[in-house]
Amino acid sequence: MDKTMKSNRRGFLKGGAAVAGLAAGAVQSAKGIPPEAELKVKGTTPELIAYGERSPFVTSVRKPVAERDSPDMFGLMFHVLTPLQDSVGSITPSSLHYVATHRGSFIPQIDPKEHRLMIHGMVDRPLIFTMDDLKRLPTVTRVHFIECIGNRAKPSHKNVQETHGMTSNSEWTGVLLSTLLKECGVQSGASWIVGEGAEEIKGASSVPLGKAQDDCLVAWGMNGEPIRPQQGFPLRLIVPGFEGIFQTKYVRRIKVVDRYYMTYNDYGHINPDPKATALGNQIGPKSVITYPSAGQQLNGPGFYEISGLAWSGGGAVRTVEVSTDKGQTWKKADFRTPAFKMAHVRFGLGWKWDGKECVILSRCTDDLGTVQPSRAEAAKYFNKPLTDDFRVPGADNTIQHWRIASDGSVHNEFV
Ligand SMILES: Nc1nc2c(c(=O)[nH]1)N[C@H]1C(S)=C(S)[C@@H](COP(=O)(O)O)O[C@H]1N2
Ligand SMILES: [Mo]
Repeated sequence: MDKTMKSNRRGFLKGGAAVAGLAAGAVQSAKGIPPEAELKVKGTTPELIAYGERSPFVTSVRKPVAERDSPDMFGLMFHVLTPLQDSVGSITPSSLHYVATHRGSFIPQIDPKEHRLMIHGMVDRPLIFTMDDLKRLPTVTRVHFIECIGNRAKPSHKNVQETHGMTSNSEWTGVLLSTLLKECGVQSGASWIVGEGAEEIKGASSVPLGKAQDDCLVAWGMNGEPIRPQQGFPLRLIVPGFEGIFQTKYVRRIKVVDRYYMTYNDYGHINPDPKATALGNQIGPKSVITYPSAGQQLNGPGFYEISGLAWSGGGAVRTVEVSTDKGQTWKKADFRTPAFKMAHVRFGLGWKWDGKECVILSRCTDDLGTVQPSRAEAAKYFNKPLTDDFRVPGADNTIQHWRIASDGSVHNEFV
């Protein structure tokens, strides 16, 4: 913002009492609008008529996890993070959805006409569905998040993309897995299903039959279009609220079985530790402030809306609270989007920053009444000392702190 604009306070927001403090130099006056001649729009080409693109001024991009190159030197691991710091609303644009592809050197290119889904094992009628067969069945459309177990903040992380970018939220369209299982007739004694992907590492995972018959989707649609190749085109499993690895992409086979199958993709979901629920399947209530967040900059004291995302594998998010004093006091935030089950919800809280250093954080409570824990609470639960090295076993849903320095810069405050 240039200085002349800053000193001119006769903007359209003058006297905007609803956001007291906003007019106090924080917002550029209407004089800042460039003359029409400068508003040149890129020519409308046949390509842009056929398929749109975002403004060249919008540059938000995904990036690989900070700790390693992605894909790695063997072309095997592929972990790419969503730029949550730029997110608005609750839906992640498909082109910015995080990507986690395990031990697979490429994204399979699958011709949907050739693709088949086989359901077999402990069923009365093993069936093979084409994409057309699936699309003739009753469909459902639901908003759900996906989160990778690797989504955990570290002291070295510089922004919310690095601390939390391995979760994204989309509108998924498909058929309920329960519908398909009814077609096949599940036999008594069955207790698990194993979903298998079409690429060479298969991305197989075991899911409890109860979950499979509840709210799982076999999805082909994502945010109003076919699922993108990086997300599993043409077909993937959505296992709402479960850890990312269960959401088998390129799904081509579902076997109904009577035990947990150890698969190549598995890394210890069965655990003798009695506290193993924390290692397993369902993501706990989690939230993070995306604005202001580390790497961003506040332009002086005054009004801001603290904004962020909250989600839980245990149902819908019931409440989000925000603290601007390092957790001493909390205020209830408002929801800016509908709070669907196992979906990101956008929260917001109006706040007047006094220009002093402070630490802001959020915590949420889900439908089950479970409250997002601090790292200290998690360490106590697992009987471990709270050091920077303390790693929450399983999914890490602990509270994230951001420190705002008096110069308005925002930092990762690892507590
Ligand atoms: N077929 C297949 N499915 C897969 C994987 C994979 O490598 N292959 N990765 C899993 C992991 S670890 C995660 S976190 C999610 C990521 O989904 P996304 O890439 O659409 O974000 O997909 C899961 N499903
Ligand atoms: Mo993952």
